Amino acid sequence: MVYDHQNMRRRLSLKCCLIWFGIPLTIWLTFNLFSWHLKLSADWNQPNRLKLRARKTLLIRRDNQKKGHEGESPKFEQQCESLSEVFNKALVKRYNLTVLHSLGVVLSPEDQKLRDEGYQKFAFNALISDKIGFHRAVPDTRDPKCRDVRFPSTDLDVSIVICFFNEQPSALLRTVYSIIDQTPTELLKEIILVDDSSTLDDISCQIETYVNQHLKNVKFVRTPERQGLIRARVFGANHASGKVLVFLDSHCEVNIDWLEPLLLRISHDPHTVVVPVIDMINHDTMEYQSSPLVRGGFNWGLHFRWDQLPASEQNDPELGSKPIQSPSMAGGLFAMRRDYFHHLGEYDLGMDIWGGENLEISFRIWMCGGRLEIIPCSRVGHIFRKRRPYGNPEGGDTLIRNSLRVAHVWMDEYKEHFLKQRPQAEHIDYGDVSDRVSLRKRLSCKSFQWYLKNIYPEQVVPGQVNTGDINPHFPRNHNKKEPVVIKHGQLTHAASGLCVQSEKKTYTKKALLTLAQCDKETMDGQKSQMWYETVDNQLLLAQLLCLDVESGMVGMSYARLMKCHGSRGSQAWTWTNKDGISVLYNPASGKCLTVTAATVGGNLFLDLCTGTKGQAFRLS
Ligand code: LR7
Ligand code: MN
Repeated sequence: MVYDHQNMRRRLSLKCCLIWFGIPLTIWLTFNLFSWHLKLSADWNQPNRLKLRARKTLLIRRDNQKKGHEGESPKFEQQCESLSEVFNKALVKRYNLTVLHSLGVVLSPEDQKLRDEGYQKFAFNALISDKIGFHRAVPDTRDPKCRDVRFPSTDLDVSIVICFFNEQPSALLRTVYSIIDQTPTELLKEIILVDDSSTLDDISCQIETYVNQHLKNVKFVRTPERQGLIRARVFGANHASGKVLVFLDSHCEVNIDWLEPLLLRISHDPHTVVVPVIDMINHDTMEYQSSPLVRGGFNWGLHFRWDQLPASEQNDPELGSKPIQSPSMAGGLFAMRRDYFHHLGEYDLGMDIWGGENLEISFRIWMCGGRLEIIPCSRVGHIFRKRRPYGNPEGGDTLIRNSLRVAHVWMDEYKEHFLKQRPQAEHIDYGDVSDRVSLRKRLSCKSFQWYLKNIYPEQVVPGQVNTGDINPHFPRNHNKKEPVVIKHGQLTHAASGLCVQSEKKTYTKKALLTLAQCDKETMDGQKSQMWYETVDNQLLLAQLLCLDVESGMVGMSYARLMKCHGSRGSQAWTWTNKDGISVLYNPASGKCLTVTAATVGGNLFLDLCTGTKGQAFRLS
């Protein structure tokens, strides 16, 4: 009994011990284990420790490193329409402007639908893009001096990272095939296509399926959720294994020998980041056009701009084949060593969707001991669109928020000029930049003042007398040319014998065009019916405004007078002969100039090219 009693007491005290010490001990242990775990996750990406929104990405990256590319299961179990069936007539052809114009002719309501939806979703002419297909030969736009350059082989190979969000399939695959067609195989380690969680599921599925079936050297990866182009690029770079990383937008076409000069330069200096000359692919006609030699700059609102080359560069006899030092880059197309990309701090993962990262990386390169150069012998075309066809799922202006991060991390006292230019920025929460500030310290980067003085002395600092090589005439629109007139006269609608004039004054922008009695006075100073045709296929009324097409994508589009922009597009008109009838074809819309009624007061609009008498015009 006594024994039992004692035994019970012992058991009870053991129970008490368990309850009083065991439970707190377990809780303490659990808590500690949890915090160790957190610490480990945070340490994982040292020294680039990230906070808040960036942590999401960090976890994605870790998952992917664990799983490896092969382990990922495709998102689409279901079948989608096969792209190889849609575009099976791939031929490497050279498309001159006349051919491109003919590809753009809207022949049927189906063409119209493809075209309208293309503009809406992708902001360029998908009808022509699809008709070109996956391959084409582009004009060699390099300076002739480049053609004689021999490129000794280097030990470098490249991983090309192409991020895309809702990209038009033929434009994307033409980007990929142009690389495959124009790049020596021994230099190309891989192409990494990063689908930044496109929301147009059908095209995302088509591209993934096509790539997995047809393109061995192309890795298709997808971000688990939309990251924006900046984090998506880092995500892609983390799947890369080549010595050099090349980033390209998803609507590019590379030119002859585009890669060798970039690699040659990097092989001479591992800390040089190189950019090709970015040629223009016209979003209306898909025409590949040469770009002039300019370099990257920015204004105090932190908008990227092209600047003319300083006089010293312009007068250099080697201009056209020699690298050009550039204060900034446009952002989408560049190459750098992969180890240097990581060493230099990749990108600011706190930046969202679009904008600002190009100036951030430019400042970082120069201020932290690197160089940024444009290599004129390397040329890559890019589709320049009038608008960005996507938004920010969280709303808000990501450019201004991202730029604020740039200003606070890199611009020292000069950030005031940005804040003055963009007063609305003051109320925007730009998040935590402490990691980037520590990066700047760790890399012992120089001051922004040093950058301005040594790399961009041409930049005008508000309120300062500039001692540099001042060049106030920035070629904002380097595409703009003085119109060269080849013919002038009245524009007569053949069937009615009436003349085309503005509904308003000759200088009123957006005015509609109308038919009126031909006014003989016109020839003596009265210019209200006097049209001027230029070498660039513009039609100017009274040498003031250009005949243009309103951008209403669906339904009827009227002809209007607009300020001449000099980049062809909707302001280009070509005389096309259809069965002996001269019609005015507008390649940008794929349609012909027509009248609503062949009477005084009838308006001018664009319609399918029928070649009937109602569409006949003459300039005389
Ligand atoms: O959320 C997104 N996720 C993405 O993957 C949004 C975009 N993207 C992709 C997109 O599909 C495209 O391939 O990112 C790429 C760039 O986006 P674009 O084509 O909409 O950008 P852009 O050409 O209008 O803008 C220029 O500035 C950007 C600033 O963030 C980027 O740096 C772009 O790469 C850059 N493009 C160029 O530099 C090409 C030359 C243009 C000039 C001048
Ligand atoms: Mn782009």
